Amino acid sequence: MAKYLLVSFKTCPWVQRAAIVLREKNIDFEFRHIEPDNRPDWFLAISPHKKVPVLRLDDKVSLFESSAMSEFLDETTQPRLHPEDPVERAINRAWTDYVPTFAAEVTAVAYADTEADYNKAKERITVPFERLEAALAKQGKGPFFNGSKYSLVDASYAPFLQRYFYLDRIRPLGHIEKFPRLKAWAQALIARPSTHSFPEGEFEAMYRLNLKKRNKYLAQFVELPAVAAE
Ligand SMILES: N[C@@H](CCC(=O)N[C@@H](CS)C(=O)NCC(=O)O)C(=O)O
Repeated sequence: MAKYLLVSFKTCPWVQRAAIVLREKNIDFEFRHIEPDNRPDWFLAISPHKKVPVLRLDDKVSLFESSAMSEFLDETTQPRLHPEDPVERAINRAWTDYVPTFAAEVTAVAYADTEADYNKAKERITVPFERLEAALAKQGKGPFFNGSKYSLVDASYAPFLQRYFYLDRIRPLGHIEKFPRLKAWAQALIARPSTHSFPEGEFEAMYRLNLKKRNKYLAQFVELPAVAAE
């Protein structure tokens, strides 16, 4: 069996997606976290774009880009997460290709510079929400994208739907309630153990701390857990 090393920044959603696929497939892997501002030389030497995630195979080959990584894992290890039907598989890949657009809309809320930018970004989220709601209506009954069987599409959206809820808890966005299929899907993904690389409260606190450090518009609304008194 191959030796897998997943190199990570703790809060990177693209790393999280790869980790979800590894967990869904019960693959043993070493999860090694590095700091974005202090990328070690060994990492720079194995990461073509100097980005995470990198999935190192047998300490010989680096896979990069979470989508390519997920496809590789699905081709080489069981259980198969892609649907067997080629048409369904193409539809699944198409919706997975939409993830960067969806991610950009969620990130635009998090990193808006001003209140006006935040309000614009907040309104724009309804566009991908409407599209996903329509896709879910076509796909079936849930709880997952294709119905009862978990797939790569689920793994790719989970980190970003989770971050929508984080943002909603910092300053209410109030959109997902209008999209019942999307909301139920997001809740099913969050309830899935494979979504989580860290205990949930700890991870949300890390996300908040990152937002605070970025010091964008939303930072003023971020409450951090109180530091325990000595
Ligand atoms: N399209 C890439 C995105 C990876 C990515 O943007 N990673 C970020 C961290 S979340 C990164 O390494 N950024 C460092 C940089 O851009 O130098 C993937 O799916 O793997």
